[in-house]
Amino acid sequence: MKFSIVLSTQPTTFSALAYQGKLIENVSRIKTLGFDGIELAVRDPALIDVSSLTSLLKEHRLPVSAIGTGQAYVEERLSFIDPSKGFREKAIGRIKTQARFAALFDAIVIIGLVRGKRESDLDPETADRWLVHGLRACASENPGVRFAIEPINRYETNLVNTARSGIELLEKVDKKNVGLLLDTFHMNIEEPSMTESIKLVGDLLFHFHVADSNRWYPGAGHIDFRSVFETLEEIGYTGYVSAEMLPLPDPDVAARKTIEYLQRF
Ligand code: LER
Ligand code: MN
Repeated sequence: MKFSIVLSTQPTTFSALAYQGKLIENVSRIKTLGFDGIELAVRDPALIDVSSLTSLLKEHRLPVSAIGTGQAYVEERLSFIDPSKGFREKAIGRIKTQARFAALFDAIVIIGLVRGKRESDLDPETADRWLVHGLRACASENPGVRFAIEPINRYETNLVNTARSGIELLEKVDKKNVGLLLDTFHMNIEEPSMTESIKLVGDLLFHFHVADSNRWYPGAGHIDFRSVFETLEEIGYTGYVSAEMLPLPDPDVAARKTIEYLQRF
């Protein structure tokens, strides 16, 4: 099993991140703690000094597991289902830029909150059509990059909350380079059984997020991680298990507790 942890390349209002900014210091910490890779949360690759970041990661021999893209929605309200065509196109353009950035590291592009939330005046069929269109456009232009749609709990979005709805969306998108990301925090809220949902997704599981039931580090809540890891093993999952949790009681303790706990499995 390979473990990574999320680092936001810039400060953000999204709270479930152990590390934000201070790249030199934080990349070195993540390496020292024993993570195998790093997941980068990036608002816009255009805001990053890509060559310095690449050298820094190379120097620490840290591969990039995935690129989180949700800040485009959290900070800029860009989404695939915005009522304005211009905003939808801007969201698609941003994810295409993220895909070119991800290709530099052979990393997966996460489609989380950038899919958007459906407002009551938008009918479900139109939202679905726009979402499928956005995903197909990004996936077709970057066939060598893998995209992972993340089912997210109902308190954050009303579009794709469960593994089953994620699979239904994949069937409509119908692209080999689009799969799913499951996150234990969201699964604990939405899935009747985490292990059954992991089995249902099977080979379509491209990436995996861990946080405990309270979104603290794994081991701080009541999720049965042993059965989660046994099931990942059972389906032959070879991707990263990536820690995306609150920086509590502080970022270093959260990260250290995470790696110590995960390495038991
Ligand atoms: C992002 O990976 C995530 O899990 C969502 O909660 C973003 O809000
Ligand atoms: Mn997540």
